Amino acid sequence: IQADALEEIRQSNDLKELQDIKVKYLGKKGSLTGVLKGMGKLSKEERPVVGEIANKVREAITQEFDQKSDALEQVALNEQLEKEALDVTLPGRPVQVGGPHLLTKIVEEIEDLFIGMGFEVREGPEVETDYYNFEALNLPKGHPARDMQDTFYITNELLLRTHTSPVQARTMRQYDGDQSVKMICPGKVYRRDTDDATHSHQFTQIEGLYVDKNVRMSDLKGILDKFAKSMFGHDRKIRLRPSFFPFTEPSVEMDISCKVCNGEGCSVCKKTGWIEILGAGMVHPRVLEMAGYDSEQYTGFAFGMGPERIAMLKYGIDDIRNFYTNDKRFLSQYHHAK
Ligand code: FA5
Repeated sequence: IQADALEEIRQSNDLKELQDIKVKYLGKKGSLTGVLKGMGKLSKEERPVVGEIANKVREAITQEFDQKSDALEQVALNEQLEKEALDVTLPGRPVQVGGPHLLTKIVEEIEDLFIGMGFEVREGPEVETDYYNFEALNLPKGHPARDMQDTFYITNELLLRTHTSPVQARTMRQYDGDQSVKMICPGKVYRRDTDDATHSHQFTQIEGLYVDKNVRMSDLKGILDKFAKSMFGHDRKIRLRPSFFPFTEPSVEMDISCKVCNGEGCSVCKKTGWIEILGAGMVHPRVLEMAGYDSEQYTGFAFGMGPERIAMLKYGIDDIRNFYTNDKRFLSQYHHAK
């Protein structure tokens, strides 16, 4: 029995099988137990002899079993440790951190600049009435200049604002015609423009309005010059070109000189070396009157700029659609931009 049992234990490679072997020899119905049970039939003299042998056999089997069992457990443990091994020296995976959108940053930068010059920041609705978007800005129904801003209408009277200029009229209205106004208003605007590298059907504008006694065109020019130099650096020039808006008189458009030009042109600036970034002018007397201001006493200037174009110019971005397609490869380049 002992020889068989030890041999089987040695051969065994599995804890469960080993347990079965133990039961086979030492269990209730095991072969060694059978020997012990049969001792009653032996003579007085034989019993101690057989008993001693049986005990030795049991000890030998138990010892072999314990040893083998420890060895198998160790093997199993090693296997498990190897499987679950953790290499703490491996470099970690970098955590992807988001950041504000470049457009958000540009708008905030422009806001800060104008706040520094005494302007307050206002907001207005994106779903606007025909009255504020057009009529209060001296664009009565049927006026040909309405075509300059192809409009998304919701109903006859409601539309998606085509510019931030309605906020001029809304803000002046709040002041009963006897207070100066100095505000900027950033926000989204919508036009039925065909999308291309420099046009989008939805884009951002920042409106500016300064109404007071004795505001002059030279004030407008001074503020815009300061804005352009702070935004783009002192080596940039501004150019005001005569233009037309029904809500300003006289009206201008402002161009910024491009930095890097070669024989083939100036990237976003094309061949001219200049790019238009805003429209502006002296608030039309009729707009002041409609908002309740006495145009004999009060004058003002207003401007409306496109932050996308400004960001394109500042960072050399050649397609406006990059701002809206949410390509992380594009956006993440500007997480650390000032
Ligand atoms: C206006 O919208 C006037 N409300 C601006 C204004 C305000 C003039 C106050 C006078 C007084 P304009 O349509 O030119 O003007 O647009 C102003 C700026 O918005 C442009 O200079 C340009 O920077 C930007 N812009 C216009 N259309 C688009 C477009 N489709 N996509 C991206 N930017 C645009």
